[in-house]
Amino acid sequence: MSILYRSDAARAAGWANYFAQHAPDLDFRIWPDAGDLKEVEYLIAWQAPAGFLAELPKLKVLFSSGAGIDHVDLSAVPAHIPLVRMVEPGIINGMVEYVSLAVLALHRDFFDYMAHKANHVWDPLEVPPASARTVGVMGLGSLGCAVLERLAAFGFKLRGWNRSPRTLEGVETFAGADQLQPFLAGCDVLICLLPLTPATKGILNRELFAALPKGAALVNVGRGPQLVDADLIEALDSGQLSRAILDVTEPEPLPADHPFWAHPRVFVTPHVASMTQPESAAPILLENIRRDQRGEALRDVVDRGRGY
Ligand code: OXD
Repeated sequence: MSILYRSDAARAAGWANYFAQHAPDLDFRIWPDAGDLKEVEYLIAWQAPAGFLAELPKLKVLFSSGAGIDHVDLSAVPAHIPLVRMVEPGIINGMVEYVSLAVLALHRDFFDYMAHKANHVWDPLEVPPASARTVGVMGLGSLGCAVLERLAAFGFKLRGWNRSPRTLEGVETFAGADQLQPFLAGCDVLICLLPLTPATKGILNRELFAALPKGAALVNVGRGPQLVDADLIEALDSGQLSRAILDVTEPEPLPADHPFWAHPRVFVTPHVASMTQPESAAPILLENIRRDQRGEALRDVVDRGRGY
């Protein structure tokens, strides 16, 4: 039984150690030391380069090493090979930390104080209670739900929008295109945690920004192509939006001459909101392999029709 890991080299040892200790029956290989590709049954990869899957005739399951799968060319993955998304506590915790930090930094005016500090200005701003602000999350998958649960502890009013209806305690939920505008109308901070699909590409655009209350802030932790960059700059410059925190951009890395770098109300981080942690991801992936070996249904299989 062979598994090939072809992803982030820095974290490869963490994966290999876990499998060596907990699954000595599985032959765990790290790219490029892949041995005979004809023996590989499970592949853990971020991207599967064109033609590579064709070299793995025994491949049974393709595991994405990240939460998103938009980087995988689904047309290159044979229909009988399931693609499994990475759903693991390390990614979820990282996202919860990042979004909480972003929302609290906005709520507590940290970006204003950074500017004040640079100018040696002592100017206390009035702080409304968290309960006076509404945070809305687009995308109510495992990440969106975990983020909302944590934000609830601070007392924010919460809203969630999803393609299909969801019920979440303490969260006002909205679903589908018809309910997008009413959802947006109440969001002081909008968090994008949507998967990238043809339907969500460019969704963060002028029309969407106009539907938010004036002065709302955007946090994009989804994918760069969901944002129309020029529309964001226009919305910030007109005051329709107050700030944007972007962990994802298009392209990545963000080119040095991109206007986001110099914009005073855009804060950029280099796609670090959350990352797969081998310590917590390997047990989950191994359990999925064991399910496959027992002939049981795999968890977290991507629905190819939906694209996530
Ligand atoms: C992921 C990511 O999909 O890092 O895991 O964006």
